[in-house]
Amino acid sequence: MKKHWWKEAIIYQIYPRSFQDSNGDGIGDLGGILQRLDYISDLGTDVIWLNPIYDSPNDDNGYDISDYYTVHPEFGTMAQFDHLLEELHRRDIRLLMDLVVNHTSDEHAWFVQSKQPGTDHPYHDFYFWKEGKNGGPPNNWQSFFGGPAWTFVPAKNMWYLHLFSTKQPDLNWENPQVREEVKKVLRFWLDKGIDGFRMDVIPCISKHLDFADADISNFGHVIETVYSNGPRVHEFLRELNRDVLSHYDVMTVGEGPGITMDRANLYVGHDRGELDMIFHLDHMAVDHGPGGRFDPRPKDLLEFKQLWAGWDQAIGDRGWLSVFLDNHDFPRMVSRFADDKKHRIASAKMLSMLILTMRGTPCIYFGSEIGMTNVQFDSIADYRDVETLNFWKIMQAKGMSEQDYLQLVQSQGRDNVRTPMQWDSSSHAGFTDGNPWIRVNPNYEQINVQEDREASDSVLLFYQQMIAMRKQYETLVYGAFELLVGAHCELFIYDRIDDQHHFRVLLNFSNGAVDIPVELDGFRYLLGNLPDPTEVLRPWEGQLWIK
Ligand code: TEU
Ligand code: CA
Repeated sequence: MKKHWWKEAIIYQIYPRSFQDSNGDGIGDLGGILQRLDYISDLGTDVIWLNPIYDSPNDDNGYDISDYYTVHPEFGTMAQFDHLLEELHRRDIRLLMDLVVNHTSDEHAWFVQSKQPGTDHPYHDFYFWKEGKNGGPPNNWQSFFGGPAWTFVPAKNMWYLHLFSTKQPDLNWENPQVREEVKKVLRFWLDKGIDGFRMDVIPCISKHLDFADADISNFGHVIETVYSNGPRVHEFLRELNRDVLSHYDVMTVGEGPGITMDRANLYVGHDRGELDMIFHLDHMAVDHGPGGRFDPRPKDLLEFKQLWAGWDQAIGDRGWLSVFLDNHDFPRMVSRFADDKKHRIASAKMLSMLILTMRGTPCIYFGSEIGMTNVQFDSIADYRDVETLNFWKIMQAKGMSEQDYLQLVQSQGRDNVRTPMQWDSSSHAGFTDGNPWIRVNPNYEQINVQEDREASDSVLLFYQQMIAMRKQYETLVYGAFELLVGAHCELFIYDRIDDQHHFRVLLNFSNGAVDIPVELDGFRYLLGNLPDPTEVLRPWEGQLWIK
């Protein structure tokens, strides 16, 4: 197992729009992040993943980039970016930018040129343009955000491909010019001194050029077999690495929709020269039915545990993962995987024990370190996410009531994790003294950083302890993972072992007290989320033992 700084790091993900506003316009910005650097540093952060801050019409909150070489004015200036990077490096904190190059905004200059009539101009082949079929789109592909993955441009009499919103046309990576432009973007930001990239939907950059119809009955299967893992994806990634990334001491983490266990090391194998690690998304779909997040199914802990064990085995010593339980695309972990009511504090701590004792680089999403929860807005008008609003149009057309759809959004929607950071109990939770772009979760008066700083048993304090503990023991980074009592329906128990230490992690994923079904002889109790451990695991109790 090769050792690297990026394997031993703790990543903290900041959704800049929602973190801290510094100029009263209700939108989080770089100035706000600068104000909170000591908080970020005190947590034990080694790396920040910053969601996109480039020029964008914000159709998908910055994942629709109209200029890769700028900072969106609402986030601040390039000078502020340079200052932020300098301040982060002064604190030994590295910065990952979000690289979104599967698609651009439809307001990017390349697309404005590309959509001009005719096909014989230089930007036509920057995107995918096809003739329609039987008066409709070229094939039956559906967007991640609902509806057809093609939009017709009358002036050109052709359809363009967009796996996401109509304002996110997919770039044509078959075109060497596109690849050269992407390399220029990488070099621009790397030469400014950033420390790497999180690569958005990177398995989708190589398309199946026959554009054949897909079996769209199961969207997860379409992602795996049609949108991701295309014929040239590894060639393109190796080209980026050979021509740019390998010339810098940086880290890369790919967002991996559709990457399966058997394919993973083709992307992250140490000998592959492609990516350092990926966020796989398999455990993010444990409650998704065939229709995706708004077609939910009951969660199953056995499936959840088998995924964690299966992925650890698939990666083995040959590759690496970043491990997480929530990010800006999925509901708050304490609401989704545990209990955000009576046992919220114990649950939030217990879930942190999972990601901070698992093999892989932990990624903590802002606000989860204080146990922030999903939000329950009671009107569609309070929601902002393009995916949520697009699906509302589709569900409404199918006759679904606003109340029924709101229930789906309140448990599965992405705005659950995009409400502003809850700093204190002052108005708008100290996030802004203006009018926030999205409402603050009303529970901010009880759940906020200030509260956690003053409480002796807070989630925040526990995260700091757990992060410090992980840094103290390399066994928790590099040690082998071994699942125990895999068939147990309430407990997730596993070992982490190397020639230095043997850890045993006991996590109760249930609301009930459960007998401990494993031996603890010879182990010493190291840490837990509840005081005075006994032979019974209390609801949502986590215990960490060592020998
Ligand atoms: O997400 C794409 C993705 O595969 C998952 O996050 C999920 O499938 C998606 O949220 C739809 O349910 C990336 C970014 O993380 C996301 O924020 C962007 O909206 C998307 O790509 C397009 O850039
Ligand atoms: Ca602002």
